[in-house]
Amino acid sequence: MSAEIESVLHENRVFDPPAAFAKAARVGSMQAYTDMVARADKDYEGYWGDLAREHLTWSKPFTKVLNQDNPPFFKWFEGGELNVSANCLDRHLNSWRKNKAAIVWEGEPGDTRTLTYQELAHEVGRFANVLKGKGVTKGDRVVIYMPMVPELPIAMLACARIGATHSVVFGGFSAEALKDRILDAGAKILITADGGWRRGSAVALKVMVDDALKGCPEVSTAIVLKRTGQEVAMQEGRDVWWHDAIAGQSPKCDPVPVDPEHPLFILYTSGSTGKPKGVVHSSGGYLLGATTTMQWVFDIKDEDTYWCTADIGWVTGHSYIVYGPLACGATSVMYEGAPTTPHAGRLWEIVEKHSVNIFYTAPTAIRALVKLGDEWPHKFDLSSLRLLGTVGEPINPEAWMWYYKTIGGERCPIVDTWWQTETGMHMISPLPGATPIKPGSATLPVPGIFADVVDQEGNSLGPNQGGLLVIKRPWPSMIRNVYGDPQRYKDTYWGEFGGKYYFAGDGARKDEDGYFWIMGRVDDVINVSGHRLGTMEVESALVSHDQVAEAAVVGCPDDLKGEGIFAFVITKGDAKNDDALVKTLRDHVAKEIGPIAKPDHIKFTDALPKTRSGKIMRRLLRDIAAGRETRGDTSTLEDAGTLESLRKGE
Ligand code: 7RM
Repeated sequence: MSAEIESVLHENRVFDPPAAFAKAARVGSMQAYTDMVARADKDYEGYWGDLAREHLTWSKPFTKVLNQDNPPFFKWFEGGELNVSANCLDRHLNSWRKNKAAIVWEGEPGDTRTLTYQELAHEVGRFANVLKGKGVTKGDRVVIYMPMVPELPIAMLACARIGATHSVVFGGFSAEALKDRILDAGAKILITADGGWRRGSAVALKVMVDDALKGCPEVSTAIVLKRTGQEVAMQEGRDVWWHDAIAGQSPKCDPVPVDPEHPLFILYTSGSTGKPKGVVHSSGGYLLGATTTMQWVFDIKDEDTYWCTADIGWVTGHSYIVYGPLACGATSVMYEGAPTTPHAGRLWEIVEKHSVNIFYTAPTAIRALVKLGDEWPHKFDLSSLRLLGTVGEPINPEAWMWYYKTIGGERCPIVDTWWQTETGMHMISPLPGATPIKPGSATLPVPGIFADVVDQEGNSLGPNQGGLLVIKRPWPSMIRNVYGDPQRYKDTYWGEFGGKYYFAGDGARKDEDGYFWIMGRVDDVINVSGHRLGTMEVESALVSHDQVAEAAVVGCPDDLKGEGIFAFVITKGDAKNDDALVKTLRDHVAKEIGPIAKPDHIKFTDALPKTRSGKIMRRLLRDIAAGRETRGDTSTLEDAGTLESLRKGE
């Protein structure tokens, strides 16, 4: 495989951290940052060991920080014992935080609930006792398939409390996808709900569960939360209502201490082909990664109201709605519904209502919000915001500038956080009080992470040479295994460089300041007459045209060039999707980044095939561009109808 990717896009704007922000920040200068990096470089185990002692509460201290005897099966904090739920709850109960809001929840219909740390601990205790009563013990896998309601983190923390390994399956997945995950995890118990609210209607979950469980004879118990009140069929002997199960349970349940390597959760990600991968995460190292980055990257303080809009069914929700914020004793906002229900300003209404200080969302959401028009954010008071974040894909500079100006009032730093399900924590991101930011760059590795851009032999590349993004040392919150398939773990992540580096699957370049620019998945690289182009830069050029709202580009067969560029484009409301616009856009890309990147085909569309977390599924677009049948796993597709309508328009 050739590794070089040509970089054609350049962005020169730089924004320094505002002085007042830096002054109050947890990491307040580049000097402080580079000191941390130097310490980690010189004494890697000492660095992470000290952090683990400082930030986590251990029921038994560890004796070795990092065991590298059997790579890539690394072990962190050997000899120690801890409980993740005790770290997220109990330790705050001995402090003034006992009555602090842990979760501030908004239902889509407008109902709200606030749970203090004390209340949350009691709910978790009760539910942990329910699980124990159902025979769940340490090491058992529990699948959770729920809407975004407080009982979802309660169920997760209850599992953690008794040492059960949870696997949260996104509430929008089909019965088939749910069944595959239950079977792969070997779960005997499922936690679910009648349904959840989404875009004004009650979306059924239990119906899906009934369907899925037909193929899962091993599942003996389904606990069902009543959320919407819609009609459900309860199967005698298997299904129990959540409210019946917790009635009369003690709010106290002793936390079970576990080895720091004990699997806290499995989270399935769709492989590009074949069956979904169960990414296994640890307890100790994982929690350390989530906690430290919550402080470094989000600069979380006790006074903050923090809101991450992700779904908990995605890793972002695990690390940055549940575990990171709660381990820090923070106040975490959680929202059940769609961003545009009942109106296009719903997110900004929630920011105003709860005086949100830190707001974290995905570029796909930002681009959708841009489309809705500035009048929506302008209707609400967003002055409480002090920090903004993004995650999930590269953010194009246009969307970045809109976020910066229209939402952040040019006052809030933006942390563009690059990380993965497999990394557990932020890996490359600005520290907002220290790092000067550049629109579209995830900037620098967080202190203690050693990332680089290399060629296929593993040699570091020079400034602005596009190549493969790697992590050069194991880190505490890294993936530990692919559930039930250690060979797949080794091959997928450690196979590329003979076990020496972790390969993330992304292409990137570092600029002359050492800043990382993520160029997209290397599987998506387009080879035009021997020039290897990342998808991100061409898409970014398209979106910089004022008629374009969103774009996705893929390679398509081309007799002359090997591959041609096929662009799927969503235009803004007032645009006329005609041949003249096709020509205009092709010329625009040629002008922005050069004739080599000029799309050969442009197809206008209303929607793009995306995963539940908003990532464009380019492999499905490649099939359409090549006129082929759809291949591979489509279980993570947000809306199957998108594919149909894309094909029909051909
Ligand atoms: C957290 C999450 C991981 C993939 C990753 C990248 C892409 C994520 C950014 C990004 C550019 C970012 N987990 N990605 N964040 N690309 N800039 N800030 O997204 O497992 O679902 O996806 O997402 O390709 O490898 S994930």
